[in-house]
Amino acid sequence: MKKVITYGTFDLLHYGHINILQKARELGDYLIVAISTNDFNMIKGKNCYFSYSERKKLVESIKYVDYVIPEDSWDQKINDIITLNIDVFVMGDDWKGKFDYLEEFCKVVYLPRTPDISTTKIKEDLGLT
Ligand code: C2G
Repeated sequence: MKKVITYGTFDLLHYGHINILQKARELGDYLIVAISTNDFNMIKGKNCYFSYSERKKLVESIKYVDYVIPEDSWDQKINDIITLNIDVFVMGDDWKGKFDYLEEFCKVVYLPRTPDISTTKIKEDLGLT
């Protein structure tokens, strides 16, 4: 079984998130998503609308997603890849190059972001920022 992992906040879930999860799942047979915890989002400087448990519920409901784990540190990826026996690490290409160090442990793939949609844009368009 070819296992894929990706990481993110996934707040205000939108079709850009769905697109990358669909494409990530197509790279293997099993997709694990590491969702940033509320505390880690504070470290990332992200102010989330939905809590970790609410974002977990939403992401777990996506048919492309097989398993969800918490992301609570920038440094957990190598351990995750080893302990979960990951074959492919996927991120959107806004992160291109940032995780190349993981190539020692698994295939690293950066996928094109979906244009014109983001959690920030949603908040702006709704006049929430
Ligand atoms: N994404 C995308 N297209 C968009 C918006 C987001 O492909 N229009 C992708 C991002 O590139 C990322 C994933 O969706 O791969 C999740 O995005 P965020 O929830 O914004 O996560 P981020 O803040 O990038 O956190 O350790 C890695 C971090 O946890 C990533």
